[in-house]
Amino acid sequence: MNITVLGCGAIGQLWLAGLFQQGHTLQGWLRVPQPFCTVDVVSPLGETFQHQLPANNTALLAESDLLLVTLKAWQVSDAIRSLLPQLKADCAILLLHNGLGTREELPALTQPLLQGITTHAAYRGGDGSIIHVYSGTTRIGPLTANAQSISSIAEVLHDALPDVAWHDNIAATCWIKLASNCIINPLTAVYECTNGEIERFSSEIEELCREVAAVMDREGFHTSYESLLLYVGQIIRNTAGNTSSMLQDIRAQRHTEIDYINGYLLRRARAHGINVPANQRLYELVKQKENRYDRLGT
Ligand code: KPL
Repeated sequence: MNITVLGCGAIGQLWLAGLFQQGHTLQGWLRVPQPFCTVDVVSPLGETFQHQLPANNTALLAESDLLLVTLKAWQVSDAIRSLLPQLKADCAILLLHNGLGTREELPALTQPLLQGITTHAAYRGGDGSIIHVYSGTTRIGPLTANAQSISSIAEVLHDALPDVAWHDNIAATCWIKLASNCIINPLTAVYECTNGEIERFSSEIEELCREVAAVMDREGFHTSYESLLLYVGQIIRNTAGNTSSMLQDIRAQRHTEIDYINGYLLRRARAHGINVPANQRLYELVKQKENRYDRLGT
């Protein structure tokens, strides 16, 4: 397949390495155009993949069958808008980011649109290489009707970076992941701790779960407070030693994905007339942290 990976950060490089090893015609796409992107990944077993791959080649972009978008949620819509005029009408676009709300920001597309969520974990080491610490699962599914027939793409992706599973109802899967992100990400960012250390804020976690369950129910995704609480508790324990992506962003003084995580939940709660004070409080605390370094101009 001809594939362009938009965003060459940690998750983007995992895909570039895996897809290259499957023999796909591949390039990276960087915000600041470069002729090549360096892919330098250390697998969970300690194996190294180092390669220079083509980047920002407009001819390769125009031939792409798949645009794999691994940017942060807040970067997605502007980046896709700028590339749309150059894409084939049937180039599948797969969004892989935390949170929800990017679809609403995109114009009407002729291209099949897919969404995915992943539990792979990777970070940039001190020497710049990408350390793939946890080999997880990527769930993908259709956001538009014309993407329903391309489920075979899951097999192509599975061969490159297992496990990949196709979900017809990806929206429900994304909402469940959103629930864990609404709780783990802002709590770890506000209290500056690992995922496991938030277990001591159990009453706050319970309150957040109740609010998320109420909004999910009104959105038509049937779940219960008890099952969300169990699910979130499991993720907290499975990723106990991890630094959440939001805390990594705060520490590096980067823009966080809060507007697409608790911010998205607040927008949907408002639309249904539901009060979500615990989510509102965490949203504001993370915004305050972001504003502090934005004001300093960093
Ligand atoms: O997805 C995550 C993130 O860090 O963004 C969680 C689930 C919190 C795992 O670290």
